[in-house]
Amino acid sequence: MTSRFLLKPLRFSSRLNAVNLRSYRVSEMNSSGRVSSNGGGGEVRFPLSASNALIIQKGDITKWSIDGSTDAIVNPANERMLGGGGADGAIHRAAGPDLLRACRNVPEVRPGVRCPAGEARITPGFLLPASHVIHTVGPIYDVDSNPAASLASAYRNSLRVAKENNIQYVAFPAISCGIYGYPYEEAATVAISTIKEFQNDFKEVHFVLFESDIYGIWLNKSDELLKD
Ligand code: AR6
Repeated sequence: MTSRFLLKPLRFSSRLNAVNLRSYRVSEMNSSGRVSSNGGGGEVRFPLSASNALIIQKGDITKWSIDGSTDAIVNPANERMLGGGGADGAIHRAAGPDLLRACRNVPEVRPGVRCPAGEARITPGFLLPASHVIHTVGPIYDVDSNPAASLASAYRNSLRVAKENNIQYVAFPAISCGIYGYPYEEAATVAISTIKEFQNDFKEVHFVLFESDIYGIWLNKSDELLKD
């Protein structure tokens, strides 16, 4: 992590407070700053509008929640939507077997495909602390003919589904940046610019990032793309 992000800790303040906190930086997961039900990561907050913010944090998305009723985590799934490795596997393990049952009940659009790449579906969160799971499918970087467009669709459709279901707080992992092999810098550009399209629609959009290098790239890219 660069020294750029090792400034003073975020002071405790209301989650819903729209104060511009860009000058505050949280350096470590065990910082004395605002640490919440997010899997333990420190948070960096970027205002998107007067009352909406993008929040970048390190952590485990399966532990994240805000209020357990209007919150959703996004699952980087595959088209079958019946679980897998990576974050998808972790989410299914944490949610329990009811999540798999709910996924099976999502109608197939063609044999073996419940959620085509770039689309999104929603289920309850079951045993997860978050109330909902939005399942989306990012592009396989080396296979997709236009991975940037497909990744933008995955983010955009996840947020559309969230809006349709009155979700106020959404948490994303770095979709496609694991098993699907998307380069981190390019993925960060697509992710953050697509979130910006929805800057008035959610109280908070979070990125809950497992890996330090991805976390650093997301912070830099947010600084670059969300300048006032
Ligand atoms: N919390 C937050 N981020 C996580 C977690 C977690 N608990 N676990 C992993 N990550 P991936 P993809 C990060 O592979 O590339 C599955 O098999 C991980 O470090 O989960 O979209 C699906 O079924 C990486 O940065 O998703 C699909 O077949 C990011 O989440 C396929 O993988 C995404 O990595 C989807 O691949």
